[in-house]
Amino acid sequence: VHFQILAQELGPATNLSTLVNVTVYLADVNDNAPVFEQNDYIVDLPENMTAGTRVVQVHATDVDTAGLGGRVRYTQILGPHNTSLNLDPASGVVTVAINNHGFDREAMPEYHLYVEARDDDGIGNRAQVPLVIRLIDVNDETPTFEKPLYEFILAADLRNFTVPAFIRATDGDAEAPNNEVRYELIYGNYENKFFLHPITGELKLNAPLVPRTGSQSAVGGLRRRRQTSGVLPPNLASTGTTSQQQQKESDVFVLTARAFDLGVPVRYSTATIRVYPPESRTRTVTFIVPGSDPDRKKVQDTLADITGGRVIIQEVRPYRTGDGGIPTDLIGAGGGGSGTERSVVIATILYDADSVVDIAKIQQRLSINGTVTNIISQEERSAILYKAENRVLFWLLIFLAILLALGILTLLLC
Ligand SMILES: [Ca+2]
Ligand SMILES: [Ca+2]
Ligand SMILES: [Ca+2]
Ligand SMILES: [Ca+2]
Repeated sequence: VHFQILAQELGPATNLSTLVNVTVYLADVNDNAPVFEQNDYIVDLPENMTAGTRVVQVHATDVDTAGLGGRVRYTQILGPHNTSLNLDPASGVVTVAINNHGFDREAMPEYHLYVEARDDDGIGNRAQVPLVIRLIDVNDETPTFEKPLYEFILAADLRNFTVPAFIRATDGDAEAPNNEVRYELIYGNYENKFFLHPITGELKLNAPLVPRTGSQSAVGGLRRRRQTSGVLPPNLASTGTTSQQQQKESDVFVLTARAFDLGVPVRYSTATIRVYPPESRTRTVTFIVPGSDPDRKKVQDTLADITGGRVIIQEVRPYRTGDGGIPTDLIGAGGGGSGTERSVVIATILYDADSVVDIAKIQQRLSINGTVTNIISQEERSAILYKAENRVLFWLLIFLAILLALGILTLLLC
């Protein structure tokens, strides 16, 4: 700072004066913090950026003399996932440090961080500037079905299902088209009988779906059965499928559906749809059980054991001779008007793909006095079912006998 000092006489006679130049040297002190060139730094980056990706270069200046607190260093980044970023202390370049950085568009659209600069070679006054990383959505989420297996039952008219048949997959991506899901059938839609709505995922029928039964179904049945063998319960898969199982499986249409997104590259997953014709899954059967007022729960459990299906009791009423067209000769020897009370139980049997009949369990139940003494079928299809069940028992017995024979043979050989 330069200035002059004037000295002057103030007496009445003379008025002499003198002038001197003064120069004051100011010693610089570090009294200014660094200042960033921008108020904030906003960058757009794909969420799948990898290690080494350059994020931004920040820059700050300091008005103090370089040697005396004016030397700026970039010291740290503050905020979410700050440890995933590298900051060059000298240049201010910010890069991605690791591949598994944690920045995820699905979690948050933008991340707010701060970059800090300090003068005096990194130990002096601080300054901070916002760094906003806006993430660009990448197709990194796959459409996922709510469940791996959908099961629908044909209604009696063979044109619809018993309930609206929707399949649904969701895609976790943040934005369209990465999260837009479409559906298609990729396997099992023989003769284009089925139509899967690409957007809603509703399965419909192009034409009445006539179940393939008898010899006509042999080829189709075999083909489908091979495809479904993976989902058979282990006991059936190991002992060989029974004839009843074959019959059931040949009636089941198995489709494979795919859900894919509209992102690039496309991501997809699949699900299985099983369509059951109405007749293959349910039977309404009339049973005669002992007692005038049988315990519904017990009867239900007993019938479930005998039939290997799920039992829904529709009606229970007292049995009278010749009731409901039930021929009396089908009833056991003691049935002809003796004092034994009986009841008619009408029940619907639902079959799952893995219906199992446990003979030991039936024997156990039958040995409990008076639980069940007689089972007869009223309708013709009930009779078919009855025979089919007998066939299951027959083959199971044969299998057990073979096992026994093998066991004896092994013992003899040893
Ligand atoms: Ca300074
Ligand atoms: Ca993501
Ligand atoms: Ca996606
Ligand atoms: Ca995404």
